[in-house]
Amino acid sequence: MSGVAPYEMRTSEKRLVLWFIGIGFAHLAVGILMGLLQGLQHAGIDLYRVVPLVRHYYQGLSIHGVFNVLVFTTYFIAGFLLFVTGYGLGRPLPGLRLGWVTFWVMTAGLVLVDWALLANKASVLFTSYAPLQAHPAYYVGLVLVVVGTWLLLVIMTQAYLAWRRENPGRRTPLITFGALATIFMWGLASVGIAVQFVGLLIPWSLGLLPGVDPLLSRTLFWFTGHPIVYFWLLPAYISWYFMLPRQVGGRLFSEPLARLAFLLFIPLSLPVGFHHQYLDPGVSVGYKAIHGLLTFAVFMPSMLTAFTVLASVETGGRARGGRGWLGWIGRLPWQDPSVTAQLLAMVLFAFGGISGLVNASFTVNLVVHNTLFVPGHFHLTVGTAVALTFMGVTYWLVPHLTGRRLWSRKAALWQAWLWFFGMTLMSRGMVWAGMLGAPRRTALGSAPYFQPEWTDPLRLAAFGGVLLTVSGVLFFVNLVGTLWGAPRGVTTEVPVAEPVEEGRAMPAFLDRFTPWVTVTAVLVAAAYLPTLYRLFAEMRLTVPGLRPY
Ligand code: HAS
Ligand code: CU
Repeated sequence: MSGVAPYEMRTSEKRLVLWFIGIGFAHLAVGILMGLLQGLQHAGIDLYRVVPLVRHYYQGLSIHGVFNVLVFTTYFIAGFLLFVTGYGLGRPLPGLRLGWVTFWVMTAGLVLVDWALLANKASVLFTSYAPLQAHPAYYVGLVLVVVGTWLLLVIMTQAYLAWRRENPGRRTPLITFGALATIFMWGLASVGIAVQFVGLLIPWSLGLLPGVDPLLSRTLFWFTGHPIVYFWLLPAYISWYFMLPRQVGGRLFSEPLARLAFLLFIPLSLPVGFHHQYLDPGVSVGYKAIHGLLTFAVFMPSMLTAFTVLASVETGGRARGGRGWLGWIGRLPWQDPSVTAQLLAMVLFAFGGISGLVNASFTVNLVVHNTLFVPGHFHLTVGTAVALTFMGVTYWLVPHLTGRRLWSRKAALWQAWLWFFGMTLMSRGMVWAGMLGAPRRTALGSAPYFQPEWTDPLRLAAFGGVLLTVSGVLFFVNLVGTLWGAPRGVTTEVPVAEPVEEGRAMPAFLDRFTPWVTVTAVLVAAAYLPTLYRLFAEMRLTVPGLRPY
C-alpha cells in the first residue's frame, strides 16, 4: 500500500515552506520584467534607459537567467520537496532547525548574488561563462545556495531513514519517493559546479590564479548544467504523476512505470553534458557521440511520462463520464486553474521535448547552436513545463499552507491560458528567428548586422512576451491577494493520487536507491573521467578575466 494518510504539518514547517516559495516567486517577478525588456529590445524598443534598475541588455539578461532558472526554481523546489517529503512520510521532519539553517545559508548567498547582479558586477549570464568575470561575491553567493541544497539533501535523507526504521518493509510513499530521487540525482550532479566555482572561479576572481581555462570551466559547468534541468523538471513530474491524477478525479495508471521513470533519471541525467559542447574544440568526437547517444536514452523516461501521465489523466476524464477516443479531454475539470495550468504545461512540453531532440542531434545542432532556437526550446521546458506547473501547484499549495481561499479563481484561469498562448507565440518566434540564423545572448535590436528577415519573428516573440508579462502580473496579484487579502479558515486538501492497482507486486529494485546511485557512478566515470583527466592534465590558467559591460 503506497497511499498517504492525511497529515497536518506543524505551523513552523508550513512557515518554512512558505518562505522558500515566497522568495522564489519574488525573484521570478523581477526576472519576468527583465524578460519583457529583452523581448522589446529585440523588436527595436529599447527601454533600458527608462528602467532605472538595469543599465543594459546584458545585465538584464543575466538577472533574467539567474533569477528565473537558478533562484526561483531552487527556492520553489526547496519548499516543495520539504513539503512532499514531510507530508508523504506522514511524520514531522526531524531536521526542522536544520531546515531554517538551510534557509538562512541559502538566503545569505542570495543577498550576495542579488547585490552583484543589481550593481552590474555579475553580468556573466546564468552559465557563468569564463572568461567573462564576475565579482567574487557572486560566485561565493551561488556556492552558498548550492550548499543549501546539500543541507536539504541531509534533511530529506534523515527523514527518510527515520521513516524506514519506523516502517520496515513498507514501500516508500510515492510523493516522497519522487522527492528523494530528485535530490539524490542533484547531489551527484552538483559536484561539477562545486569544483568549478571553488577550484577555479572564486580563486580566479580573487586574483589568486593568474587566469582561467575556459574549456575546463565550461566542461565542469555542463557536468551540472544538463542534469540541473531535471532538478527543475522532476518536481513538476511529482505533481503530474502523483498529484494531478487525483485533481482530475482519476488514478495513477502504473506505479511501477512511474517509479522506473524517476529512477532512470538518476543514472541518465548526468553523462550527457557534452550535448551542450558539440561545437567546443578540445572534447573528442567519440565522447561527444557517446553523450549524444545517452541523450537519446534520457529522452526515454520522459516518453514513459508522456504515456503514463496521459493515461492517468484519461482515467479521470473517463471517471467523469468522458466517452470515445478524445471525449474524456473535455470532461476534465478545466475550471480548476491548478489543473488547467498543469495540462497546458504538458501540451507545450511535448514541443519542448521535440525541440530538445533537434538540439541533441549531433549534426543538426550545428544549425541551431547559439541561435535563438535554443531559448525557444527552453522557454517551453523550464519556462512552461516547469514554471507553469509550479504556478498550478501554488494555486492549491498556498491556500493549503495559509488556510486562506485562493484570492481569484478566474484570474488564475486567465493567467494559465495567457501563459500558454504567450509562450506559444514567443517560442514560435524564437525558434523561427533561430532557424534564420539570429544569434542568442545578443542585443539584436541594436546589432549592426541585423537581418531584415528577423523582423517578423522577433515581433511575434515580443508580442508573446507582452502576453506573458500580463499573465505574470495576474499571477503575482493573485498570490499577494491570497497571502494577505483572501478569507481565512478554508481547508484545502493536498491532492495525492492512488495507483489504479493498489499494492500490486513490484520488484524490490523499484523501491531502492543504492543500486541506481552505484550504476550512476560507474556510468559517469566512463563518460567523463578520460576527458576530465586530460583537461586537468593540460590545464592552462592563462586567460585573463573580461568585464566588457
Ligand atoms: Fe534542453 C539546451 C536537449 C529537456 C532546458 N535545455 C537547453 C537549455 C536549457 C534547457 C535551459 O541536446 C539551454 C542551456 C544554455 O543556456 O545553453 N533538452 C534536451 C533533450 C531534452 C531536454 C533531449 N531541456 C530539457 C528540459 C529542460 C531543458 C526538461 C528544463 C526543464 N537541451 C538539449 C540540448 C541542448 C539543450 C542538446 C543544447 C543546445 C545547444 O546547442 O546549446 C529531453 O529531456 C526532452 C524530453 C521530453 C519529452 C516530452 C514528453 C512530454 C510530456 C507531456 C505529455 C503530455 C501531453 C499533453 C502530450 C520526451 C511528458 C496532455 C494534455 C492534455 C490536454 C490531455
Ligand atoms: Cu542539456
